Amino acid sequence: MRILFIRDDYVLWYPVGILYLSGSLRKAGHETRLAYGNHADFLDVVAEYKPNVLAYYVTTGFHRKYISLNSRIKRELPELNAFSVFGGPHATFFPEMIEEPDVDAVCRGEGEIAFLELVDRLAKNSDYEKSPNFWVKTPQGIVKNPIAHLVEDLDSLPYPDHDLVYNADPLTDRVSAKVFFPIRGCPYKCTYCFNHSIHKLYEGKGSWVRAHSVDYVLNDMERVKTAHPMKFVRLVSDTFNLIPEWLEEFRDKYPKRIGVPFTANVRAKLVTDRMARNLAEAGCMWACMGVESGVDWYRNELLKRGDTREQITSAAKLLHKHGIRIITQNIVGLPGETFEEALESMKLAAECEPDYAWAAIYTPYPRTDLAEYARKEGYYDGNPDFVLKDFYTQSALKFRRPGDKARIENLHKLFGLLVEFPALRPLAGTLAGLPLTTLYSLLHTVWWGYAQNKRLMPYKIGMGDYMRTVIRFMQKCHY
Ligand code: B12
Ligand code: SF4
Repeated sequence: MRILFIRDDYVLWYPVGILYLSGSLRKAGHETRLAYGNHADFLDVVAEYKPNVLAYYVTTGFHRKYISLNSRIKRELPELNAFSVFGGPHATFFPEMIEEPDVDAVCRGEGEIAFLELVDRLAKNSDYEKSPNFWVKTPQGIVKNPIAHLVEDLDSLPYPDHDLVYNADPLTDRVSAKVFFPIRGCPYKCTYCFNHSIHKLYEGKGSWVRAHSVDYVLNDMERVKTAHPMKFVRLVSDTFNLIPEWLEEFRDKYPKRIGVPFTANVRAKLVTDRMARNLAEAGCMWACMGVESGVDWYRNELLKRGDTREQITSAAKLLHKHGIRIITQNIVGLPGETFEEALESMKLAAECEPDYAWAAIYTPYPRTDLAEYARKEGYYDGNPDFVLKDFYTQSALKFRRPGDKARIENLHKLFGLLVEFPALRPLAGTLAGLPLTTLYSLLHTVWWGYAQNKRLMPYKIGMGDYMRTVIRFMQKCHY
C-alpha cells in the first residue's frame, strides 16, 4: 500500500510519531511519503503519488485545518478513493472527530502496531473496521475498537524513518536540529498535560513510561549523523531525566559515539548535583524546565505539580553550576488567575535566572482534568473547536476580573523581557495595561529570535537558508 502523510505546518521541529509509523510501515513492505508544504502543493503530490491511504498527525487547534484539507483532497481527487486516517493527541483524546465528513478512521494512542495492522487489513480487504485502537466509519455506523496493549519493548520497534521528513523537505534537513524521542511517557499527573489522561486510557494495558535502550538511541542517531548534517540534537521526551541509571549510561556513551551538543526537557525536582553533572558531561547545552506558576496553590493544587519553590530554584542553580543553560517554562492565564498572580510566576522564573524565560498562555486541551475544571467553573465552554491553534496570542478563557484577559495576554508577550531586565519589573502593571499588543508581540518574537541565535543554537546557518526559514515562520507563524 502507498501511504501519504500530510503536513501543512512546515515544522522545523517535525513530529517524531510519524517517523516511527513510517519506519514500521516500510519494514513491512509498504511505501510511504510525506507531503510537506502548502495546500496547493498537496493536490499535485497526491495526484502524482496516488496514495491508498492519507495519514494526518493532529494536535488540538490544528485539527480543523487538517479535516478541511482532507475533505478538499477527497473532493478534488475522488477517483483516488483514498482512505483517510487521523492520529496523534487530538485524535486520541477527541475520537469523536470520526463524525466529521470524509474522516474514515481515527487512531487512539500509539500507532506503530495499530496502523500497520489497519493498513495490512486494508491491503487484504479483511475486516479493516476491526483494527484495534481505531474508531472506524462504516456504512453500518461507527465501530469503536478497544485499545491494544502497549508495546513493552520499545527497541522491538523499527528505527524511525527520519528520511521521511528530510526527503520531503531538504531545508528542514539543512537547518533544523535533529529530533529524537528516547523515553516515552511521564509518570506525573499534571492536570493541564495529556499524560494523566493517557495513563487512564491505557489502564491495565502496560506501562506508559518506557525507555529505549541507550544503544538503540545511539544507533538511530548514528544512522542520521552519517547521512545528514547533525550539529545539534533535540531530545524531546517529556521528561528526559526520569531514570538516573539510563542517564549515566548515556553520559558514558553519547560523547564518544555522537558528541553533538543537545537539549532536553528536565523535571526540576529530580535534578541533583550528580544528575546535573551527568547531563553536562553528556553534552547537554541547555535544558527546558517547567516552573509553571509562582503561586503555590496554582502550582501544586490546581496544576498538581508537587514542586516547592526551593526545588525549582535549586535545580536552576545546579544546572547553571555545571554550565547548562536553562529555559524556564511558565503558564499564565490559568483558570481563575488574576494579573497579580500571573506576575508571581514571572518573579519565580526570574529567581531562576534563566537564559530565556518562556511562557505560554493556558490552553484547555480536551479530556485533561484542568480543561474539565475550567469547563465546570464556567471559564470556557468545552468545545475543542474554540481551542486556539497556539498558545502565543490569546486566551480561550473567560476571566474573573474584567481587564485581566488583555493584561495577562500582554504580560505573556513581555514575560521574557521582564525576567531579563529587572529595571522593567516595577513598570509591569502599567506596560501590560497599555493597548500595545502588536508592539509587544513583535518584541516577544525579536527577543526569542535573539535568545535562540545568541544563547541557544550552537551553529549558524547560511544567509539564504536563514531568510528561507524566516519567510516560513512568517507564512506559518509557528515552528
Ligand atoms: C516535541 C513536541 C512538540 C514540538 C514538536 C512538534 C510535534 N508535534 O511533535 C513542538 C515544540 C514544535 C511542539 C509544538 C506544539 N505542541 Co507539542 N509536544 C511535543 C511532545 C513533547 C512530543 C511529541 C512526540 O514526538 N511524541 C512522541 C511520539 C512517538 O508520539 P506521538 O507524536 O503521539 O505519535 C504517536 C501516536 O500519537 C500515533 N500517531 C501520531 N500521528 C499519527 C497519525 C496517524 C495516521 C496514526 C494512525 C497514528 C498517529 O502514533 C505515533 C507513534 O506511536 C508532545 C508530548 C508527547 N509526549 O507526545 C507534545 C504535545 C503533542 N504538544 C502539544 C501542544 C499543545 C503543542 C502546540 C499546540 C503548542 C503551541 N504552540 O501552542 C504546538 C502544536 C504544533 C503542531 N503544529 O502540531 C500537546 C498536544 C495536546 C493536544 N490535545 O493536541 C502535547 C501532547 C503536550 C501536552 N503536554 O499535552 N510540540
Ligand atoms: S512533568 Fe511535564 S510531561 Fe510530566 S505530566 Fe507534568 S507536564 Fe506532563
